Amino acid sequence: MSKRCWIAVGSAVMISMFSLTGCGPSTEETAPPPEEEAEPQAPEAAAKPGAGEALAELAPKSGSEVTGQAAFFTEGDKVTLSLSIQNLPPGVHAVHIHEHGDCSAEDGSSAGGHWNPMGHDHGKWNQTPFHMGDLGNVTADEYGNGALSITTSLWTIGTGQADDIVGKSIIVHASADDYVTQPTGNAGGRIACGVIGG
Ligand SMILES: [Cu+2]
Ligand SMILES: [Zn+2]
Repeated sequence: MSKRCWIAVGSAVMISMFSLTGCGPSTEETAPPPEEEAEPQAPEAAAKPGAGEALAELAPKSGSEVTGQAAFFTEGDKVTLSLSIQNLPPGVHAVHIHEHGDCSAEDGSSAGGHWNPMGHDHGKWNQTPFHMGDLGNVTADEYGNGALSITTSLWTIGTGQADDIVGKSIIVHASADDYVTQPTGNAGGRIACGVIGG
């Protein structure tokens, strides 16, 4: 080793970070930086529990005894709603998604109007024009039960976008939706309401 190199070694000891490169052949190699502790990769679904799902529990309004349960879930680019209703009066009943997630009023009026982010006219589901919340009519069976199922690419769950169903509400009405009267479908009072939560 040359004298210069010895100096270099000495300096390296003192400052602990001096490179020996340039002192001729050396078997010493720079230690690789310590490997980052690899976090175990959790599956997407486990990372965000409940992502792509939302629920609503419908409670009686306007003196009715109507209850119900709504479940929304995402599959690919589509959202499916599965709605069950109990204790319905006989007949046909409109069901809508309303714009506010607020069922606090005794008559359900706190839920506001039909959810209509696109500014369309009221109508029948999938028959232009229609509100994003115009789910249609449900007919009560002899036990007072009703059901509705919709699969659509028009909604999202928990995205915060204009088409996000979270934070809205589901309303069941006393009467049928005529699909024509603006902007309500002339569906009568609100007999059940449930806030859609993500
Ligand atoms: Cu309504
Ligand atoms: Zn409507």
